[in-house]
Amino acid sequence: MIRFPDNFLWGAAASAPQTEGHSLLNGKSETTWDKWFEMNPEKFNENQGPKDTSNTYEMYQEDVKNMQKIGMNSYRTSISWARLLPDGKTLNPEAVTFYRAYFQDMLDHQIEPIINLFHFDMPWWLMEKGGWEARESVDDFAFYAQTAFEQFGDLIHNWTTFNEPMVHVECGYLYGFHYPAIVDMKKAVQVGYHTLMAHVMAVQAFKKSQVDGKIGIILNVLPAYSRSDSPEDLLAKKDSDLLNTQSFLDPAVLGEIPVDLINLLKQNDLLPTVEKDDKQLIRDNTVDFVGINYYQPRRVQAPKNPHTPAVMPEDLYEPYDWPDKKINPYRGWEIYPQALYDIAMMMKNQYRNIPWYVSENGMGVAEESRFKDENGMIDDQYRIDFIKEHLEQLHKGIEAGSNCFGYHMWTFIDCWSWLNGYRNRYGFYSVDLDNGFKRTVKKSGLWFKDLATNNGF
Ligand code: BGP
Repeated sequence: MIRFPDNFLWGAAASAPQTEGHSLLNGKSETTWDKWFEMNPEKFNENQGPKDTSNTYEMYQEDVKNMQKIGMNSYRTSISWARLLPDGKTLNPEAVTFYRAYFQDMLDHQIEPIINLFHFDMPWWLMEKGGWEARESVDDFAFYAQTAFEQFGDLIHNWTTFNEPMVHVECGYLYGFHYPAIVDMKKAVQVGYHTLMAHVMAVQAFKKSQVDGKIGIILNVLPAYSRSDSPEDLLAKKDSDLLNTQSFLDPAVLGEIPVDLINLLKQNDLLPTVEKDDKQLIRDNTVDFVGINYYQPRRVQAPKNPHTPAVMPEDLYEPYDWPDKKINPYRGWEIYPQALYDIAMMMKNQYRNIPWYVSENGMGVAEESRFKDENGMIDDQYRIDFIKEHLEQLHKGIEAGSNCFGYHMWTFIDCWSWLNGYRNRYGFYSVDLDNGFKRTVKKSGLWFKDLATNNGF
């Protein structure tokens, strides 16, 4: 039997835009997702837009009960910026009432909420000013963060600023999966930098707020593994880790942007515009904990015909197709649990063994209803196996001294996923879109209850 440390967090993660629904109701203003769907619905799987996502706005009480039923002791979701402050300045009282009731309900059911401030949902009023490209986004975000701490700081003791900031950078400014879907690496770096400063200013606002609690950031880590040990392949690995992982992890935890990253950006004419106090602000506002979303590794090799200076990340590292890989065919992502041990060791050895937790891990599967058993329950044994394999590696890392305090799955109930709509399902509970968003527990949910109750398996 594998046992985890006392008070280990067992739970799941989600986000406001993917679960709340009521996207254009109750005083919420539009985000880039609402607008993009209005402009280009054909981009979204089966024309499934952000408007009616899973309806937690109305069903949160049932959801919280369902969390408790499967043994969850914690849950991470986000606040919608465009709901709380529809024009960026004016507080929406309906949003305050909704979030306070939702958070209180979690507390009443012994579910510790971890509340995140930004999960890819840029308010449209800010996008019209340039979104994260504009420096004023930093102050706008700090004001939003301060407002959230004031309104909910008595209920919420664990806060995070951003979910996967690298994703809105690369999906919005390099690969076309998020609005504004442009390809411009220089802008991508500037957007990343302003996001970092927005994070830093939110941490500062938290420290000034005297909320009794802790603040962190949630980062997606795809540890890079190089095709070979040749100097060229190793350089590709190094550049990938600098750009994708250390760009946020180093300043957030160690208070410094790595010198090698600054040099890499300089060599490629990609340095962002900065302000003179930024360096000190970064140094003074490090986090208390880190959440790491882990789904897949990144296999890299030296690029064959790189453009110099780099105009795309692929000019610095190219994907390498590892012949021995195991793939989740629905999402196309490699399954490599060993990386979780490597991440645990990286946190211990390179990041001052800061408290951290697995804030997302999961397996999206299409058309899951074909796995229904005779009682109508989805028999997702593949997901249970996936969790076990990952937990074994995580446990090994904890035994080796890594300071990991929890494991959250993506996700609690099947939810809407950006351009992919409801194609791939991840939940412990299925959601029936044709039947009033009815929730039904899957086999993995029942298994998770045993896991959480026994604090191991
Ligand atoms: C993470 C995001 C989530 C979620 C998840 C699953 O990167 O934080 O919002 O969507 O990935 O990925 P997807 O929904 O793209 O299959």
